[in-house]
Order: sequence, then structure tokens, then C-alpha cells
Amino acid sequence: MVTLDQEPRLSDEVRDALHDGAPVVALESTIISHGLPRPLNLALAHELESLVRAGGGVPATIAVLDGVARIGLGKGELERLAEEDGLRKLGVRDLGPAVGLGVSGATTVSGTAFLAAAAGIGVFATGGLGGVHRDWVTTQDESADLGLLARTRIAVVCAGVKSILDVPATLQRLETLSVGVLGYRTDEFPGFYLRSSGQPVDWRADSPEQVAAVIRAREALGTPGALIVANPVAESEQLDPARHGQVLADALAAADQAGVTGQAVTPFLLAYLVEHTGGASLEANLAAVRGNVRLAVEIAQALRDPGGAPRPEAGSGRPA
Ligand code: PSU
Ligand code: MN
Repeated sequence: MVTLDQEPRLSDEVRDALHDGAPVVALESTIISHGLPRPLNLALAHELESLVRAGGGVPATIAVLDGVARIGLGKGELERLAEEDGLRKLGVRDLGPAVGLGVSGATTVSGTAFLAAAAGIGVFATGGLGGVHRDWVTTQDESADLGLLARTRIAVVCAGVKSILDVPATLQRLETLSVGVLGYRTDEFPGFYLRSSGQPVDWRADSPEQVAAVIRAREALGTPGALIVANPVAESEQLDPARHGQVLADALAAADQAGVTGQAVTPFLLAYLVEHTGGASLEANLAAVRGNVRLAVEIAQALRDPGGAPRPEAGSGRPA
């Protein structure tokens, strides 16, 4: 009989960083295992961790490996996520079965946010959230990301929700669920591959310090749920909007034709876009994720400095 290790396991580095109050940024793994083609996925996994470190933070990539929920991965573990066949896609409801049955899988935004918050990590960076699908009326397909974010105190830096979704419906659902949404240096909700989805956002922040002030205020007030920090891709890096519209229509038709349902829908549509934009959607996707990780570590740094005071130079002697 196997004895399962059922407690989430923090890497030594993440544990020390949390103990010392150092900035930690959680990273999801579904984008690595199911969202991006090989071998680029492994390169990106390493690059995102490097971006967190370059910003003075500690990365905590999250996944379940052989039934152990891990927060902070080593090199070999990142390689497994990028290269192993048959890894599951784990939303929050899948964590129990994966751990209980000793299975390996990559965590989605819902699975990652749950484990990160449980470990005491306050900032999480990803590409785009899941949301309400365009055919929701018949399929009721709405990502578990939304419901989980309504119940979980964490700041999620993202480039909006994937444009394959019904963006206005997703924003409406976020409002109903009382999930906070803050545009970062924008008054329009980003469109993942596109700088703007065309939908307005009610609130904006223009610096990491302002985002940190909002996070602190939410904590002081005790308002529930997550704060979405919606950070658009640079105009120079976005997918051409006309091309995006055409290929997306084709992708939705192809998914319908192929009868794709459930967890397979998002990976199918993302892969279709990569193939049929000659990789341009991939470039925009990568640019968005990189930008989100850079901003997330700046926010995590700003959260360390009450009042947004300038950080001391290294060796200035101020006690940590
Ligand atoms: N954004 C990406 N690539 C992805 C995802 C988001 O650029 O692969 C993943 C995230 O992990 C998100 C998940 O939580 O897709 C949503 O899947 P679903 O719609 O099945 O809930
Ligand atoms: Mn779904």
C-alpha cells in the first residue's frame, strides 16, 4: 500500500521567502503543459521564473506531481510539466482526486490560485483567465476560475480573459461574483491577444504602488475574493485585430465541427489560433504573459513597502 503525501509541499526557497516576507509570485502550470506548444513551453517556464528573479522576487510555479501538490518547482519538475505525456489539467475540484489517487497534472488558474492562497502567497501572474464561453446558453460552459476567484483572497495579474470567450458576459459574471477588476494603465478591459477587448473597466491604477494600495485597502476592509489586475499587451506586440477576428470565427466553427467539449475546449481553440495565425497569436500570448509576470513582481515588491516609500539600496542598513 502506498502512503500518499497529502499536504501541499513548499520548496525550501519559497518557504524561506514567505517566512522572510520576500516578494513571491505564484505561476500556473496549465499554460506550460496544455497552453503552449513544445519545446517553447519549457523555455517559457524557465523564462517566467527568470523574470520574477530579475525583479527581485521568488517564483512559485505550482503543479501536482505524483499526488503531491507542489508550490515552487525545481528544474526537473518544470521539465516534467513541459514534456511528460498524459498530464492532467487540474482545476480546483480536481486537486482532491489528483492528490488522493497519486496522479500528476498541471494546475489552471483556479487550481493555482487556491494552492497559492493557502500557502500565503498574495500575488499570482498568468496569461488570460478562463471565463464564460460564447455558447454558454446551451453548454453552460463557464470556467471554474471565476467562482474560485470569488472565494479566494489573491491578486491575479492577467491580460484579461481569453478572447475565445464571451468577454462582456465574463465581465458581467465577475461583477455579480464581486471579483475586483482594476485596469492597469488602461480604462478598457484587455483582450488577451489584443490590447483592448472594447469593454470598459470601472477602475484603473497607474503604478504598482497604486495596485498595492488597493490590495491593502481590500485587506483592511475585509472585502472578499480576488483582485484582477488587467494588464494589456503593448500595442506593438498585439495580434492584428482584423486577423484575430477572422481566425477566431474559424476556430469556433472548427471546435463546433469537431465536437470538442469540456476541458478540451480551451486548449483546442488556443492551438487552432497558433496554427492559423502562423504563430502570431503565440507571440502575442507570450508577450502578454511576460508583461504580467514583470508587473506581478513589481506589485509584490510594492506590497513590502508600506506607503510605497522608495526601497532602500542594498546594504543601507535598514532592518528587513
Ligand atoms: N491562458 C492561456 N493559456 C492557458 C490558460 C489560460 O494563455 O492555457 C489556461 C488557464 O490555466 C486557465 C484555463 O485557468 O486555461 C481555463 O480553462 P477552462 O476554460 O477549461 O476552465
Ligand atoms: Mn470549461
